[in-house]
Amino acid sequence: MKISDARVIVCSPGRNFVTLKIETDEGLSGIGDATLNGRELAVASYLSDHVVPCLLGRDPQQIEDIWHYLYRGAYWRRGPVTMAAIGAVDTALWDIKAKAAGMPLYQLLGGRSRSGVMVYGHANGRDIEETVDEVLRYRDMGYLAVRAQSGVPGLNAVYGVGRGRMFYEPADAALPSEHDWSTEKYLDHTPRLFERLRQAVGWDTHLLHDVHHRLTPIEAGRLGKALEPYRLFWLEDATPAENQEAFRLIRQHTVTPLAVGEIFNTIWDCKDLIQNQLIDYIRATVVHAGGITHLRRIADLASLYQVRTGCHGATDLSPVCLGAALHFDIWAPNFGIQEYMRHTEETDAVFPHAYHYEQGMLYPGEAPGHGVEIDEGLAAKYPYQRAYLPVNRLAHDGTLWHW
Ligand code: CS2
Ligand code: MG
Repeated sequence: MKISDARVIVCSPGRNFVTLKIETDEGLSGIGDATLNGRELAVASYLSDHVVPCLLGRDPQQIEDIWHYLYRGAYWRRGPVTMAAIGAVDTALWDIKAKAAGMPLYQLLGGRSRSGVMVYGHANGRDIEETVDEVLRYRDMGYLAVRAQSGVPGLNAVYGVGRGRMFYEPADAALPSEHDWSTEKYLDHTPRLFERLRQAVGWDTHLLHDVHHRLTPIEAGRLGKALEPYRLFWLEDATPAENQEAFRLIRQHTVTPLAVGEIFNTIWDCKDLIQNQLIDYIRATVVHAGGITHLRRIADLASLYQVRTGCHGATDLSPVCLGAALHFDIWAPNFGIQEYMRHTEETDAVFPHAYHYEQGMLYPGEAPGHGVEIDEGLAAKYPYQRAYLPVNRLAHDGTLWHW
């Protein structure tokens, strides 16, 4: 079998997605997600201009060799653009291999380890009471776990508070919109939010929260300690993680479980966090962490230290990534939870898929491959529209902060 064609499809059914399609001389094809929110065209060019020429004529069954050809062979290793491109190639090749075997992808990984994939939904509100209502609504939809994010009094826009219900799309403007931030207001507000949430929802629903990189380590320790009475499933991205050692300081102050890693792109970004047991969940996922091949390595390292997986699953990761991640999730021995931000109907129409939601769980389906396709004709009706993620500035003096 040989790769006969490979092309990049950029479309925008409600938001921008980049998809790589690889075709073979035996009529099989596979697709991979290559979406990097706010930098989509960089990955599209990396693939079209630098990767695709190297793929033509290769044996698509040599997944491992092609992974290293693209990783070691690039010389300039790692980084979000490179690893999203490698992730897309890897995902498409696993899709082809599973189709050739006539099996759902999870069977090639080692078969299912659980009946379904527990997910968490996103409840957002402008204030505490609106957030409480949204968490209760998700619980009533059967979700076992819900992430709660609310507006903070005195701030104009805060991460995670969506535009309408069910969907959240942060890339909201053709140039970065500017949000303001106050750590003090946020630290005063957030414990109140979870005290109220536990009063309203009780203890049978997992509650999660995403700090989104905005605290210093000692502030994160303070917040983790303040949230201990409300037993969070995890506190996510509590502090920027370039300095993995920073999590040691948080660990010294709180037993609230810590999750990190959605912006990681290789095992090197989380090796120390995992080996020193500074975190409880690793958020890396298929599209941004080098595909199924590399994500399995991260999960296997994590399993040695009882760190569980918690794959990123925001709207800006396409149904192709979600579909492939579900096959990884149902196999992974140290699976923890899967994020599930629903895609819009127009997105789902462009990416028909075998997975489905039922009572707090996602099921990957039994279609050969990862079970997701792309309707290229429909995709062509949604041309790319430049969209940036916001930036954050400190409210009192305008210092550019972490968004
Ligand atoms: C968030 C993401 O889902 C999450 O945990 O951190 O929504 C993140 O803001 C986006 O993926 C950025 O594009
Ligand atoms: Mg996050």
